[in-house]
Amino acid sequence: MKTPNTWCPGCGNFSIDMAAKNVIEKMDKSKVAITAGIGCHAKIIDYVNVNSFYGLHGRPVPVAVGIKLANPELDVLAFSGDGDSLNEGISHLIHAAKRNSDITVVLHQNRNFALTVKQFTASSPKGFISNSSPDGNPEEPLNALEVVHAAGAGFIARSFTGEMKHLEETLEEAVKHKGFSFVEVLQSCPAWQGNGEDYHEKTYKMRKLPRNPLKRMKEWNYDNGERIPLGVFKKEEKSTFEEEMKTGKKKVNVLEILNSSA
Ligand SMILES: Cc1ncc(C[n+]2csc(CCOP(=O)(O)OP(=O)(O)O)c2C)c(N)n1
Repeated sequence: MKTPNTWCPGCGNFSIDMAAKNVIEKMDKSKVAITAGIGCHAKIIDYVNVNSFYGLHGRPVPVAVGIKLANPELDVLAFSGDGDSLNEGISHLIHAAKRNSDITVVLHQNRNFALTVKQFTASSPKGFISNSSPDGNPEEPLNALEVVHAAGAGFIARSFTGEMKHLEETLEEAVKHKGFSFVEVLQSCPAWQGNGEDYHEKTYKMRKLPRNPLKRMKEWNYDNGERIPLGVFKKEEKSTFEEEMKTGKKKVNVLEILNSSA
């Protein structure tokens, strides 16, 4: 069935949709599964023709973890809003990174709860005027990369919807990475933030893996800083959750676990 696209003109989600489709096109589609939370970003489920699962708001990641655990043959991508995985479902993000589930999380970083018409999220700038902060966001923004780094994520990258080639290449590298991979995608929200972001001017591409990833992650602290690094900050392989769960004689039967806890 063809679903009409309801994203606003100029929304960065179009770029993420296109980049994801281009990457998935090169894969065995029968072995790809995608999940999403609830939000503008989540409509990607309606537009990409592969196995998919709409989670609840804040839960694209645990659904992806479950799918991968049940069928490790699948390549699983979780599309998430910043409200989804930095507010409502941040614990899921942290634990998926910690257990090194072999999934790819794509964070649509528009720095507000967009679908519910503009409330501030954990990554909104301080002072951001929104429907839940009419006098300005009183909180400091959370650095998403630092969060997943602290949780032990093996692959951490950032791209931007205004850099299609970079976005596609970064997504592809993330999907190919064995273990948990996290790609933050900076996107403007034309409805609620205007076209105010100057990502075109401020972003620059790192030429190689930084020697001190954490320092580079902090180069831009989601404030008014002048330079925003794009690219891969960290790439480190280690055994995955799915591999660990299958070690020894015991092979996990997910249905058995679900039935016994029902
Ligand atoms: C459990 C739950 N909490 C809250 C909501 C309301 N809700 C639906 S979409 C949304 C905003 C989503 O924001 P984000 O995850 O940043 O995605 P965006 O719309 O910006 O792409 C909220 C708060 C919900 N549907 N379910």
